[in-house]
Amino acid sequence: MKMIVAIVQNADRENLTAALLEAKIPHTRLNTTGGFLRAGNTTLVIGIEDDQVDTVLGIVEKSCKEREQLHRPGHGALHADAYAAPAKVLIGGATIFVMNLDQFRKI
Ligand code: 2BA
Repeated sequence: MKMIVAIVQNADRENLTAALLEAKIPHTRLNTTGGFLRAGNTTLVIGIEDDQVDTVLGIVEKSCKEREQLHRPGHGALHADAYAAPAKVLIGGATIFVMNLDQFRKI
């Protein structure tokens, strides 16, 4: 079995989870925060059989888009620079980790 952890933008999560449900792919949705932008994003934890990995990656790729966001350096930090010029940052489509699972149990 494999575990996929996929970090996606909040704007994509409804489309993505609807597509996973339709394909009967079990998943858990977590509200998370990106360390760099300190903005909300969504992390999906998906436990699946090895032969379902390509299906899931295809669904994620289809559902998640790249977007630009303005980032002010230091924003949210204790010593933020109020005069720093905002910079464009490209986010997504998705950051994906595919891991081998030693065990999968429901107790
Ligand atoms: P954030 O950490 O908020 O990062 C948002 C976007 O900012 C990133 O998009 C990337 O384009 C940019 N970025 C991140 N760190 C940067 C840095 N030190 N300097 C310049 N630009 C930087 P993505 O790469 O698409 O990542 C989207 C979200 O995925 C991240 O949100 C984070 O929550 C997660 N992520 C990305 N790589 C990760 C990793 N190696 N481990 C864990 N989480 C990761």
